[in-house]
Amino acid sequence: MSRKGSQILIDTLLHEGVEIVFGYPGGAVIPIFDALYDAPLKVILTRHEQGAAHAADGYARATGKVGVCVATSGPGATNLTTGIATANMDSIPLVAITGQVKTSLIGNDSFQEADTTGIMRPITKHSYLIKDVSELARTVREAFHIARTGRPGPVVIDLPVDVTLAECDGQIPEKVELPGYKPRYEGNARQCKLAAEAINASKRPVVYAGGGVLSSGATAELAELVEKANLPITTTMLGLGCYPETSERSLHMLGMHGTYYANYAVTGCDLLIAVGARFDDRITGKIDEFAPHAKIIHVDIDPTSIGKSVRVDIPVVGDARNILSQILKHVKYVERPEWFQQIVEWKQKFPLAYNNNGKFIKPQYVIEQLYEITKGDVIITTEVGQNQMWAAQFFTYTKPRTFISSGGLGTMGFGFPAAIGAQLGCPNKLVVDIAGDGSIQMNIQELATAVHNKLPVKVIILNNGYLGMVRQWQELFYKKRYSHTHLAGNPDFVKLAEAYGAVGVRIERKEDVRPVLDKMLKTKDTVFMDFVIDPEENVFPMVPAGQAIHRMIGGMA
Ligand SMILES: Cc1ncc(C[n+]2csc(CCOP(=O)(O)OP(=O)(O)O)c2C)c(N)n1
Ligand SMILES: [Mg+2]
Repeated sequence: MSRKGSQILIDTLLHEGVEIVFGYPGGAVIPIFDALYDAPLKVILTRHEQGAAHAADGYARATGKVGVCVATSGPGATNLTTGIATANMDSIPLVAITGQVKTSLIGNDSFQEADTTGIMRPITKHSYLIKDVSELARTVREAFHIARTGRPGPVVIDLPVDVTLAECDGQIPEKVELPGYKPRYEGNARQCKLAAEAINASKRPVVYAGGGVLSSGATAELAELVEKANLPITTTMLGLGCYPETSERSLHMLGMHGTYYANYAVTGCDLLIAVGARFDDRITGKIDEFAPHAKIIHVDIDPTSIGKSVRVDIPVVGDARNILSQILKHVKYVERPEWFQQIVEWKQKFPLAYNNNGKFIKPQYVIEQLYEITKGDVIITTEVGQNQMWAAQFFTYTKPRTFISSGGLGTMGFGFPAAIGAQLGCPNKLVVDIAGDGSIQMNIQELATAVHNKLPVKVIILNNGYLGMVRQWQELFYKKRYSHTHLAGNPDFVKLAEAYGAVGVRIERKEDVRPVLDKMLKTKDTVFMDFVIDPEENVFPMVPAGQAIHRMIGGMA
């Protein structure tokens, strides 16, 4: 039976199990939106295409499914780019569908034309321009396959309007066949055995776990390994939640704003076991002094990330879950009393701390209270800056997919639309965006999306009146010359929330923090909580840029 391209697209999305699409219409996608009009799919109209991309990303991070967004040609597509680049840096599976001008007009500087695949190529895992309707179903299937397999990532499908209007029988192929794309899942048995032997022989091992553990669903295997072999473990920011931070074995986060004890342990270890992590510069600091005494095991599904920034002694390419279960078979329990004693001493001497005296509300205190109330039963999204680092440091993460944040790209404006996506993916969960007063203004229009869809998303604005993280660097390294980081002219966030039909509340006194959180977290409303915090509070500890990670400063109460 002959169907239009737009209908074939919807049928293939349904075949892929898509339940929800985030999007924004425009001329080149009117046929797609027309087919969406009565499709058995939830369509969420965001108020900006960037919001759609981040919402699809938040949905993907919270559920583990592929996020889908749709935008028109030209400005619609270019507005998606920041969201797509964000997903690409953090290996998040997305399929973004963009409208394109008619095939006969491509290259003509026609109205709302942009070279979408050209723009997207460096910020996607793959991108397609479909020129013939007969290729549509197969291409959409391939896009989903590429997005969710191997190292996940975003895939863009650019669809000229005449292709969506053309007709063909549009059979959906049973199988995806991509001879040039065969990600490796099984780890090499010999490498797994070598890794296990190195673990058994190690006196001072540390596991360094990243977002790959979450995307491969390897948290149970990781916990089993850590316990069976008796290992301390630190995680990256994207790895938060892959192992419970309530455990004695947890060293919490490492890197630029990690804990002293995590960074000391990595510097002092004789074996670093990296799992689903990519040795980002925010983790390694000065590369020649990173883990200087360690043999390095690197488990990763992407062979190109192995050996990219550090030398690796035992590479194991494949799926983390699979590899960890293979390694598990060969490891034994080793006591290592001296190493654990050393770690306990570091923890006692250099705990995460802040000074809670003085009249101001401290942001760390707000986050600790959020943990006290929720006990970790919440999905936290964050914006970028100090708010993000405090959220990473002072909340205790115990469950996978409960911390959602832009790591690699560091995208301000990510957290609020991501919270919307997470809430739609997990309707029964409490979803809280921890925001800064600067970042929240970057996608604040999504208040309309949240309110219209009756989403009970809660936003905690840690309002310091500054682009705080930049101000912190100016304070520490630029002689307090606060060049254009003071946010004079911030809006009244309570009135602003109310203007959209949400609830707004401003909190100025320490003693109101807990009661307001207690009350507001229970409501079914979209809520903005504007916490007026110490304007010059800093994020500590900190590794100054370019330094070795054990050369940390600050953070003693
Ligand atoms: C889109 C974007 N632009 C600029 C930056 C650079 N930047 C990083 S943190 C930051 C300040 C963020 O301010 P705010 O949201 O108020 O958070 P705070 O650090 O005060 O908690 C800026 C400007 C960025 N990360 N993203
Ligand atoms: Mg701020």
